[in-house]
Amino acid sequence: MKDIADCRLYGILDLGYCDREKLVAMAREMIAGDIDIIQLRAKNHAPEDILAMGREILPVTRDAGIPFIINDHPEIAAELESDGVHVGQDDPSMGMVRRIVGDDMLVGRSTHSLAHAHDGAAEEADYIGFGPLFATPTKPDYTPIGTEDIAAVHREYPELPIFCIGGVKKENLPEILAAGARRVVIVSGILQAPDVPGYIREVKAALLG
Ligand code: TZP
Ligand code: MG
Repeated sequence: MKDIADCRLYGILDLGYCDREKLVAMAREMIAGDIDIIQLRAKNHAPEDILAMGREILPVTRDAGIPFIINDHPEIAAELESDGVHVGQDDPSMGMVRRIVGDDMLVGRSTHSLAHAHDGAAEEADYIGFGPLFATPTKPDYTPIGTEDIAAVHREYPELPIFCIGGVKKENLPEILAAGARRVVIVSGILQAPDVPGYIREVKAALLG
């Protein structure tokens, strides 16, 4: 499986943008574009439904050799034996998450400030999300943090994979990269692209450029 350190573009199968029955096809399109890592984000879906979705997607990501992450639910990740779980600021401590998923699974943490990033590094998260950089309908009710702290967070944690998130699009990627980002999460930009593999290829080229 691809190492998290080698992952630059993180895609999310978000049920707010992708119909349940199109999840596997979308995962395949993302993989066709050479996405590095995929998360399943199914807010307000029942745990048994999320597990069922995960069971359909996991063979596809395994076949592609990329990590598959479950958002919010360590128990589901453990049951599914996904490659990782992603938790937020209000979710359980790393100790509690590790007790559920074990030591081998990737655990990512959402961070919304330099102080949060410090906590994420201290708790030995395998990676962090950093944002939302910009206002985004995918995560309403969060104050955007802008791009000012991107350079500082990379300077302070040079070994930590930091995925900048929130309103990231192909169009504003140059600005985000100029601010010091190396890795990004794109949700709606990818899921709403007319040509998903093409969109991802362009973003990857810019990230690797
Ligand atoms: N966490 C911070 S912003 C965000 C999440 C899950 C949503 C990003 O979605 P988009 O559509 O790429 O702005
Ligand atoms: Mg969460």
